[in-house]
Amino acid sequence: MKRLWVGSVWVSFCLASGARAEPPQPYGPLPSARQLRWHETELFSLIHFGLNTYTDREWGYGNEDPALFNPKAPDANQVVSTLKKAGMNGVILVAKHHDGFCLWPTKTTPHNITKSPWRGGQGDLVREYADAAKKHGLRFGLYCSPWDRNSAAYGTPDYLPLYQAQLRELLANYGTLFEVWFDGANGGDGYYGGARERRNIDRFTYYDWPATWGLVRQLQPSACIFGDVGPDCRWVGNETGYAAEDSWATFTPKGKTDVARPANGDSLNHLEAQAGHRGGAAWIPAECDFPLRKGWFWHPNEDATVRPPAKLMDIYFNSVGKGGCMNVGVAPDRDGFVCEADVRALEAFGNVLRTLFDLNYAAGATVEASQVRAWADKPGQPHPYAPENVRDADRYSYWATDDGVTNATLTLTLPAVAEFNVVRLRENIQLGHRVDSFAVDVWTAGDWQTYAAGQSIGACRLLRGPKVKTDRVRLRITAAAACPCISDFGLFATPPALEPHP
Ligand code: FUL
Repeated sequence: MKRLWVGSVWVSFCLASGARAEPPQPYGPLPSARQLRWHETELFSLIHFGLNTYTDREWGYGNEDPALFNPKAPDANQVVSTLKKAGMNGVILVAKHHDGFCLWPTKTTPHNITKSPWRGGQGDLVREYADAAKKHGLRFGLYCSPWDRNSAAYGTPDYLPLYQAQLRELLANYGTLFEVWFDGANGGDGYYGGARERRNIDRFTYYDWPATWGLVRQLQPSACIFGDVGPDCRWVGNETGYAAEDSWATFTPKGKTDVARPANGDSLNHLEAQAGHRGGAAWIPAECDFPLRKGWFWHPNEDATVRPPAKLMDIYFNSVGKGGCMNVGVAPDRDGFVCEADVRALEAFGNVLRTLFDLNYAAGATVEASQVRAWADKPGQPHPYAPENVRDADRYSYWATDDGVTNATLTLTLPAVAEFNVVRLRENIQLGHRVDSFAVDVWTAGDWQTYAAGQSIGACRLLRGPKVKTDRVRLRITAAAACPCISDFGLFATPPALEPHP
């Protein structure tokens, strides 16, 4: 038996002298490097701005006149700097929506921005957003609708080469992308070069997804591909921004066709996407998208529908706080600006978010674990699995137990009594989803009381409850498929702006 001083506690372990225990083995499907970066991005925005902005529609038919697109002074910097103030780390621009109008000077179709009077036909809105994202330090992504209600070729074999050429232009010319969005809405009635008819496609085969996704892999290897079924991040299955109470990054997409990995738009089980699957076949975390207003595009009469900061926080707790990403749809108005009501809501949300996570009451705590993974190292070297690792901001430094120890506790003793109501937990997801259930207890009135409990942790689990005052908090891992590897145990208090008013 050896005893080791780990930060503020003594830990006992058995280890033959000179032996060195192995690091924990990863468990189950694991995130790729691009998915790890996506998880770290957490909060971003999807911008819808195009002909629909001027026609007051959500889905243009495809026959709209490009001359309608004539914003007085569109300012991508105003939009992107507003997003930054809202705490966002990325921005995805809809470069082409279902109406087929391309916001960049594409060679693939005349239905594009060069036919609009804006900037004398010399404009490139994709370039302006890419530059603004770079300037303000946000990651950049693009959405190019597979469905094209303008193209005469849509529905015939001639469309796919055209669509892939559009993707190639976008993937090759606008810098590094963090995400490429493939919308699941595909096929139906449209203008189609004047045919004005209904064109249905086989969603499984029509877009040759392996080849189309392959373009992204080839030209933007660090970009995550978003789609109903992934392959890198999945649609959460609703447009309200909510994942399930317990949401798993692991998921087994089920298609209408009997194939192991169905194609975009072919998912049968998008309702299951809210929770994912414990033990699912692949790491495909949930992206929780929703529009800030009623519609994805700006409409003159929807100012009153802007979601207030408290609602945005609620969505944050149910998206980022369930191990997914939050994607807020922002719609510039006819001048190309985020209008006043939206700016107010987004900035207030950003302020609340910053205030909330500014003070971590666990930062100065002593941390004691019921068990710490054995590690015989040279004196003076930090223990790689020390309980204290849960206090730092590093998502990948962690506390671990020995293999086979799947019930364990981690107790924080705070320097003073603190009042908080938000608990943040993270696993080191480089090693997979390991924990199956946990509880958080607070020491009150001379006893431990259960404050919150759940099953999934993953990249981030936020638990919000009533405000509680205590100087001792305990995490109990009650079941795990492999030894727990916990990277974060934080305590925070929501600012007064979020408290219910009498
Ligand atoms: C949906 C589209 O049909 C909407 O118009 C919007 O673009 C949204 C983000 O995705 O599937």
